Amino acid sequence: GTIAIKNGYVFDPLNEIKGEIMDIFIRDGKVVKELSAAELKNAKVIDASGMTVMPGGVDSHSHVAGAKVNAGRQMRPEDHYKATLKKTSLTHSGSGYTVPSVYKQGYDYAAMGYTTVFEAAIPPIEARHTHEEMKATPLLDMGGYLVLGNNFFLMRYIRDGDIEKAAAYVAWMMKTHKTYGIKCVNPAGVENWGWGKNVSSLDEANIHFEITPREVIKGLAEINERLGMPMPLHLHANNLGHPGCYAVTKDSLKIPAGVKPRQNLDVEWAETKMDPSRDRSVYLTHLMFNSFAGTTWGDCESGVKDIADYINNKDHVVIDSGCTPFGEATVMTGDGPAIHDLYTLTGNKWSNTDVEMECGSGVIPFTYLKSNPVHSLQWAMGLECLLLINDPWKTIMTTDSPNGGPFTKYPEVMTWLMSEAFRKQTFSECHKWANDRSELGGVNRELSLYDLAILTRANPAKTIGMAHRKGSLGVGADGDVTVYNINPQQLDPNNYEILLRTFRKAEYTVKGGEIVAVKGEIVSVPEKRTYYSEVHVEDEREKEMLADVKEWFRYYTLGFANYPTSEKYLENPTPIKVNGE
Ligand code: MFN
Ligand code: ZN
Ligand code: ZN
Repeated sequence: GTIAIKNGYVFDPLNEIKGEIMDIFIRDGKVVKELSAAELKNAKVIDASGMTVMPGGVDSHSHVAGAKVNAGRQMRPEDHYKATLKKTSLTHSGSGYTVPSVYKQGYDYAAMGYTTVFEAAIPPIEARHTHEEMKATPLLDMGGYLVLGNNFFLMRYIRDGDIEKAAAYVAWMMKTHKTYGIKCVNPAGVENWGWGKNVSSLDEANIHFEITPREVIKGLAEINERLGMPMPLHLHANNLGHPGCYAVTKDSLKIPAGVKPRQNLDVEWAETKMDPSRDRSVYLTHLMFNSFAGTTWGDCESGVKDIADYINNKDHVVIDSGCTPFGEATVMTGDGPAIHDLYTLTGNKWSNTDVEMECGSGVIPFTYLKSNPVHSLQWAMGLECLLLINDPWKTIMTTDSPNGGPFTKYPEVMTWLMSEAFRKQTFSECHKWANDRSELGGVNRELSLYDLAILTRANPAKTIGMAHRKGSLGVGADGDVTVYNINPQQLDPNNYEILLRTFRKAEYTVKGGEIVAVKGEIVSVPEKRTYYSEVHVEDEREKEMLADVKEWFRYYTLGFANYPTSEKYLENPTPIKVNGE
């Protein structure tokens, strides 16, 4: 589409534009410097005067597709009758509150101004199913991360010190499954869960493979940079959700400290003022769930300050928060034992899956209550993750949807970040542990619209290596834009009700130069894309590696020929060419 978005206050951090009144022009789906008079005459025009204009929202960690997400949909009929969506001539029907159906999630994201969402965890063997659900999700450009931290082939190669073959294997796996980045969930520990166990420290070797979490993290971080991957190693650290886990989290972050980021993409970069390439070697996800101090739920407290201090003094770490905005959630993760722990705590229905040779998963419904001391603390800790780390370019806002709460609660999280008054209001409604056992009550930082554009657009895009086309409004970028009905000149964070209301429904969501949503109503459903990494390694290396893989493949219940996901399962497959070493 071709469109002019006129006279808005533009917040575009990758181009260091901080609320200047500007026009944004998009021709054939891409941002351009200007439109000719003739083009302007035929273009759609949005009058954004008195409003806030940002690049389209980018969610770099959300559980939206694949076997475990679908298990969450299937096991929760009660999640579905409460939230329903009627069919229109343009849109599908749909349902689901914490785990919406594929159609509903696409519309709900777009209504809030988001245009790009990356699936957090794809088990290789489930990649085809995951792609089918991503393909069926309307409006959103997508991609997903391949779960590799407990993969039999990799655990063998890394244990034997064969990093070269391990790297060739990862490169081959990315193109075989059409996935984008390396995800590592409870390294070495999920494999032990197959035996009803976990690992309790970074140096405990697991059963049979005799490999430690530390070795897996180090190996994968090195492989990631050898291959020149778009994003850093994406880490879900060990010991998640246990009082005292913050210590393991901090030690885990030290492991890739010496690994030099080396992103090597063969793509066309949109114009940006800032360097849009990534400069981190580890992207730690849902920091909140990995930041408990104390020894039991009875004496637990926030350990976020300590980790934030570490991150404030280092430059190799970027995190997303995993905020918990209170209310219903569905916890779903590749970390099987973590789900079992929540089952023993709550007695809720749950599911657990061992994904042969590769990983595992679990799902359980969970409700975060303002009356519960621990849940109140978790609310405070999630916000601490984003407010105690000083440099916004080290943070990304998420709820680890739907683990901390559904993505439709982002407006609440954004408003808590911008408004101390709103935080005070919530402190007054929730259990006193939120204040007594965290530092949040002493924080008076209020994020600006510019900061918010970093946390929800520019930085997720830069972090995962998509800033060549997403998260910015530079010439050549995708024409994805959010217009919020907020006048920055009149913005009053004390008046937080207005912020909540405006963030819930973007005034306009523009995707590829087409208006897709107006005041939360879907008005068009243009095509979308799926990104994956096509990593080059030398043929000879791939051949040697494949000889091993074919030999070991007999332990799978499926045949080698049935393993790959072909491009036909992807909507507009868009390979990102990566120059491996
Ligand atoms: C992410 O994958 C991902 O997610 C995430 O819920 C995950 O009883 C997996 O409900 C959690 N305990 C307590 O609330 C506190 C303890 C209790 C005690 O034992 O003493 N204390 C009190 O009740 C205080 C009483 C006094 C007072 O001050 O009121 C629990 C409970 C819980 C807590 C349970 N934990 C789990 C958290 C959620 C999700 C972890 C991980 C989660 C996993 N990935 O004077 C007075 O007023 C009286 C004061 C009271 C008194 O003393 O009696 C994806 O990939
Ligand atoms: Zn996780
Ligand atoms: Zn997650």
